[in-house]
Amino acid sequence: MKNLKKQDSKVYELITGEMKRQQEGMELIASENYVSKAVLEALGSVFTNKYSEGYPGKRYYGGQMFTDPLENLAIERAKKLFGADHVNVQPHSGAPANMIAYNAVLKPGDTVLGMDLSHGGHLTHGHPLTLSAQIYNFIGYKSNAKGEIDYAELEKLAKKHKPKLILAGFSAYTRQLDYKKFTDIAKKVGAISMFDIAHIAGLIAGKAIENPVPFFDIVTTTTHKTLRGPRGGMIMCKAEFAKAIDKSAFPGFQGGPHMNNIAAKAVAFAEALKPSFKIYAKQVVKNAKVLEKELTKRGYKIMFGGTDYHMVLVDVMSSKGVTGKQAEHALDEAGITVNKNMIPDDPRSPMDPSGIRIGVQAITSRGMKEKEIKMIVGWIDEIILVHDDEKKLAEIRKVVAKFCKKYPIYPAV
Ligand code: DSN
Repeated sequence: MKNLKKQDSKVYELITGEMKRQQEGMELIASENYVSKAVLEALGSVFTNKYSEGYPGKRYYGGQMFTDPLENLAIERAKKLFGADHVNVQPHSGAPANMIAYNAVLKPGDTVLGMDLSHGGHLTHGHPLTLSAQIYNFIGYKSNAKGEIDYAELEKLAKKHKPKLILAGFSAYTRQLDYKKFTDIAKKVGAISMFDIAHIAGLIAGKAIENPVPFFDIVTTTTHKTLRGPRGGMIMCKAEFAKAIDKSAFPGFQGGPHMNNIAAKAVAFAEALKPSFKIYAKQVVKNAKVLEKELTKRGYKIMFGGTDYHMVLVDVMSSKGVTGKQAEHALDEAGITVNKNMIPDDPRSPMDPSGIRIGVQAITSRGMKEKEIKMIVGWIDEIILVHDDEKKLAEIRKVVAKFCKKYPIYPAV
């Protein structure tokens, strides 16, 4: 970054500060990861200078001799990775990808079934504060006491409300979805089925869990979580929805695609096609299982009865009498980053809920395995125990930073 350093020391210092924070801290936020240096280079490339409204072969501006093959390459790699009929790599991120998908198949006022946020759904799946909830009529479904999606209740709701779209997808729900059961319910009531796989896309690409793409009409995702690509979105769909999805992305919702981002997506998809990514994805799931078991041993209540994915949702309030906000703050003070999170039907508020969400996909990218997870759970437990003892938290912070140094993010930077 020699040019940046010379020209803009303020921004340079903020970037190097963030680099140090990432290097010395333990990143356990379930939606973050570390991209490769090749992905970073593609993101910082001259493709950021180019406008390319439209699609390969059908652009509004000239000079597309490199953008067209680039976008086609990203699409081909994504198709190979997920076995999709059609792929649109232009969505800027997950929330726009979902909006584009809704806009492609729904009219204002249409009914959608989506999972309740406190049961592990997502804001963009119908939370009243979102734009989509003002346009469409969202009805929430929930998990049952066993922590599984209540398929019987889902079917009842589907028959009662006759939705145009039934939406699966989670930001904190951790159990394997029964794709067939879910999409059969949609078929029974003549609804379109959609799955937002943002959190688990990398686990699917790495074949650690079954691929839902053949089952669903539309599948949306981000590219930056378990998939370990640049921040961005993507939509996959059956051929019959291809035209509507593309038209909805552009000109319906977005302007020019971010071609530097699409370049970085293409690089990440090629990485995910390598055998080493399968090893990574399987290790993520193994690590999450160890996390679940070790926390359970120490008396923590894990929501949904455990995890099949990369994260756990922990009820710290009923387990240890500490709120999600207190736990998040104490862990942060000790150099461990998680986020406070609602638990199903949380009696507390979203800003100070009962739970925390912990994900292992980023630390697995750094090479941490079962042994390291056990040590990390030891620190988490200790931190929650001494949560208001600042001196003790500062001591643990030093230990965590020293430990993290052994697992460099970008060894040669
Ligand atoms: N912010 C992402 C998450 O943490 O789940 C998705 O919205």
